[in-house]
Amino acid sequence: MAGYDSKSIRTASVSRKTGETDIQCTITLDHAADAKQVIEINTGIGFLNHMFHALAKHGRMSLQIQCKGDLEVDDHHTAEDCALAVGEAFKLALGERRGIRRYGTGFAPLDEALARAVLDISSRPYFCGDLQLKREKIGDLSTEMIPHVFQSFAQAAGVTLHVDVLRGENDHHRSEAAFKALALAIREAIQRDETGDVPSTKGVLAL
Ligand SMILES: [Mn+2]
Repeated sequence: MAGYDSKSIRTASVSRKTGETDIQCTITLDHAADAKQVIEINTGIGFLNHMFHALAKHGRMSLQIQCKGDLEVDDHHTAEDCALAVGEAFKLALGERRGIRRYGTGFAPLDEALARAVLDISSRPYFCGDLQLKREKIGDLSTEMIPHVFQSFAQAAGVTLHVDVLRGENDHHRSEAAFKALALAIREAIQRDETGDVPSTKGVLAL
C-alpha cells in the first residue's frame, strides 16, 4: 500500500478548553523497542488518575493528561471531558485506521472481580455495559461517572465498546478490572499488520 508505514509511531495531542475544563492530552500508541512508556495523569481526581494510569499502562500506551476542571462544582465535567480528550487523541493517533486488527477483546481479573471489554474500532460510536457498581463514590469519583467515562471515550474515539463486570465484591476492584480489560482490548484492536488494508467491507473506517 503506497504511503502506508506499519512501523510509524502513532501519536496525537489535543487541547480542549471550555468554560468548565481546560485539558491537554497526549497519547502514543506505539513505542520503539528501547522506549519507555510515559504516563503522567493529573485530572485533579485521584481515582480517575488511577483508572487512566491503569488504562495506559496495560494498553502499552504513553498518556499524559493535564486538566484544570471545575471541581468546585463536582467531578462531572472533569471526568467527562478528560474521557472526551483521551478519545479525541486516540482517534487522531489512529488516523486512517489502516492495517489494524480493528476488533479487540480483553478479560481482566483483579482478585475477586472479573471484567470483559469488547472493542470495535468501527467509526460507530456506541457504549453499552453493566459495571455492577454499588457505592456512591470511589475516592472523589462518583461511580455513575465510570460508565459515563467509557461512553464519552467511545463517542469521541468513534468506537463501539462493550464493558461488563462479570463478578466482583469490591467497587475499586470492579472498576479497575474494567479499565484493565479495556486496555487489553485496545492493545489487541490497534495491532498492525503489513497490509495497510482498511478492515471494512465499506473500504473506509475513518470518520
Ligand atoms: Mn487499585
